[in-house]
Amino acid sequence: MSYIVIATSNAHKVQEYAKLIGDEKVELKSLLDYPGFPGVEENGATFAENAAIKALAACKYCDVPAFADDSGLEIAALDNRPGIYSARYAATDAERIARVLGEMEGVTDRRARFVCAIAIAINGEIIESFEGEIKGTIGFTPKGTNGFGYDPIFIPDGMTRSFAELTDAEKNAISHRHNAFVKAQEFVEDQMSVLDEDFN
Ligand code: ITT
Repeated sequence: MSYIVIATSNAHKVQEYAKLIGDEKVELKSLLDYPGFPGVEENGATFAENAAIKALAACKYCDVPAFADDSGLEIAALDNRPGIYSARYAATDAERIARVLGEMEGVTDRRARFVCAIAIAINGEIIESFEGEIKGTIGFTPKGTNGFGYDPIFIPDGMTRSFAELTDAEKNAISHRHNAFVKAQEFVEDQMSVLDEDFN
């Protein structure tokens, strides 16, 4: 079976993509399978730029098609922080959440969105990138233990439970990652059907 590398060392992202992709068509590997990967500086100004940086680096290092996910939480009242700095906002998930809740103390506008950019690299070149989002609000206290990152304080619009109170399947059906992935999947399927037509 052919495989594709996801340019991440975040085991939670790997697990979410494994479920989104399913195991029928292509095997998924990640940078956790390439312990020698030297890492790459995420110095882009946008989610899409950082996804491209990571996808290219992994594609070149692993010498196979790769895709990357750069994602984060944008909070309206905080001028869209933490944004592309979501992973770097503090040292641990608990401290990142505590920092956000501290900055949101007394703030009534709780609107936020999760954003996910996916970039696909083949033969050392970025071929396309896609973005997905989910809108919601920031809770007042962390709730739930599923998921990762800021999930305990993010309540998707139309729901009363936080992302961390949803099952994996419930989160995966509506998340920013799902929404970006569906666009990427449509693109890949279109490309494959063009290749099939050319071949036949
Ligand atoms: P890689 O760069 O190795 O992929 P990372 O965790 O550093 O791993 P990012 O730079 O894309 O990834 O940062 C994403 C951060 O945004 C992540 O660490 C979480 O803090 C937050 N985040 C992204 N998606 C999330 C989700 O579905 N649920 C909760 N938090 C999320």
